[in-house]
Amino acid sequence: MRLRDQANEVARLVSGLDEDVLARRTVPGKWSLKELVAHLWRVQEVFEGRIEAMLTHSDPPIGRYEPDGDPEFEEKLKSTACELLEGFRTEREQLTTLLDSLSTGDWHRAGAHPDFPHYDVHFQIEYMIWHEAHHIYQMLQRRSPLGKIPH
Ligand code: NI
Repeated sequence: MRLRDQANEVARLVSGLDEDVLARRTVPGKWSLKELVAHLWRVQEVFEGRIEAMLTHSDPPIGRYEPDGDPEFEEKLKSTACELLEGFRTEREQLTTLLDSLSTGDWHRAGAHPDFPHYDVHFQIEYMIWHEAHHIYQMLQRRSPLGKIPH
């Protein structure tokens, strides 16, 4: 499944680097590799919460996620990059296990999102995949000055 593959890519792109290097901003004013992992984990939590809401309620209201000034994101940055990756991967496994168990009807359970009129579990997961792919591309770019990327 793509979400499992992408988590492996995130792990590959941070592997072999020390904490101080992972926390370094290789592009001034842009997130470091560590901050990108923290963002992906935080977004995964938010999206997972929405999926839980849609699976357990009928058409629940879904709030927008605003990363700027999110205190939960700031809290995550107190952990090491290694701990962030570990937490991200553990919860990714829980999420993909949940997704493997869903019925066709579950995938089409809806939520009321202010920006997306046809919002359901399927849409949320597809959105998550492409949002994450965008940040993995940023990780590749920001990893490139730090040395050869492991296979
Ligand atoms: Ni983002």
